[in-house]
Amino acid sequence: MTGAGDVAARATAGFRQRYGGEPAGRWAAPGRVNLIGEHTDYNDGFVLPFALPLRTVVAAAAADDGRWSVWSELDDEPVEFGPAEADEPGRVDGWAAYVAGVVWALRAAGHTVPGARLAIASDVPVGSGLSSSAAIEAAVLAALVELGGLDLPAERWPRLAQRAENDYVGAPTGIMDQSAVIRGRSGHALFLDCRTEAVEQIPFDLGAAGLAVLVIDSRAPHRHADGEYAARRKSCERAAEALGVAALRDVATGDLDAALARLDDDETRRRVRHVVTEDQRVLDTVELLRAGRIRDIGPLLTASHASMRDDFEITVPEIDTAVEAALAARAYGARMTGGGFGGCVLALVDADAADAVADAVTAAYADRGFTAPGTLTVLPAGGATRLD
Ligand code: GAF
Repeated sequence: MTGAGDVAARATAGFRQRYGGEPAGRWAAPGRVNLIGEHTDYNDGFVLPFALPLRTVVAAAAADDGRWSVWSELDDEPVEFGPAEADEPGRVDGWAAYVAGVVWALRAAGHTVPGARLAIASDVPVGSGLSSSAAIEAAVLAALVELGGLDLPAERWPRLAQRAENDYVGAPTGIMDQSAVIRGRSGHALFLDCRTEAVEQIPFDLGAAGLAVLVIDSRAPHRHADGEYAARRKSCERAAEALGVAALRDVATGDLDAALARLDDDETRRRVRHVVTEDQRVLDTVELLRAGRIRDIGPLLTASHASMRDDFEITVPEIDTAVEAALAARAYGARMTGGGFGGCVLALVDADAADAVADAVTAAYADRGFTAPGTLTVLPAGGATRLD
């Protein structure tokens, strides 16, 4: 991991090299992990993510020609597009689609978006399930709102960024990632009600408790994650319809058994059980954190993992191996974080045991013949912001 200064310097250097001159400013947005509450966001439920100290930085300036030019470290040449491409979802693809999607969402909401030149650098790894796409969306949104002097309070940014992802890029995600990277606060986890968008900043001061969150990048190869995610979402929507509720969030924990009895296939029953019990685990985690009992959330994290593995069926062998090895090395709890089928695991550990847990996971991987995992200890960081 490199410092925020380095990534900002890379964005500025990219801007100077591609466009000449100085950017008008630099805007940053982080990646995220989700402490608990997986696949609950699109079921109108509860999530508890936090923003990471890894950031994406956009160096940008307005352009008079009313067009957008975007360069990223991921590519040699900038991608250029105008209103015609921005107004037609799908016309811009690859990583630049997240930028075009933001322009599209702003325009669709009636805003006059200034043309701009943008240079993007990032420390958020792509494809690791740490929301590199939401980080791009949020940083670009922050830049365009300010460059254009748009009247758009930050509370409304997550929904717009989600629309960019859903309707321009075509990924049917919920609102968790965009909320985490926009509304996250240093030292806190973001308790979000995905139906009302009400948030509560929950103190999560790992350092003061002598604890750390170890993030383990499973490095598992991509396994049809997009199609499986969409299938899970469909299955939840069908179940809600069958149960006569607006969303699975409306099935109370106490009514779960009765609801399951009304469903006629086992797979759907297990999907529903995951979502309903996961919502409850989020609420229980929040209660413990409000009481300052951070260590005690460990079993809830581990139970969440079991539910994702057995009921929602979104884990893979590398992920399960990382969780089991972390627990065997005395993590308080461990679970996959994010959409699934690869990505990252998080483990709650004593700060002075983080290296030993990371070593144990690496050794378990070697035993199984898996590509070595990446590991990183993190603390909750702040959300999207202007740097200077
Ligand atoms: C992905 C999606 F983008 C989120 O909206 C959420 O559904 C998550 O998977 C699963 O909890 O990160």
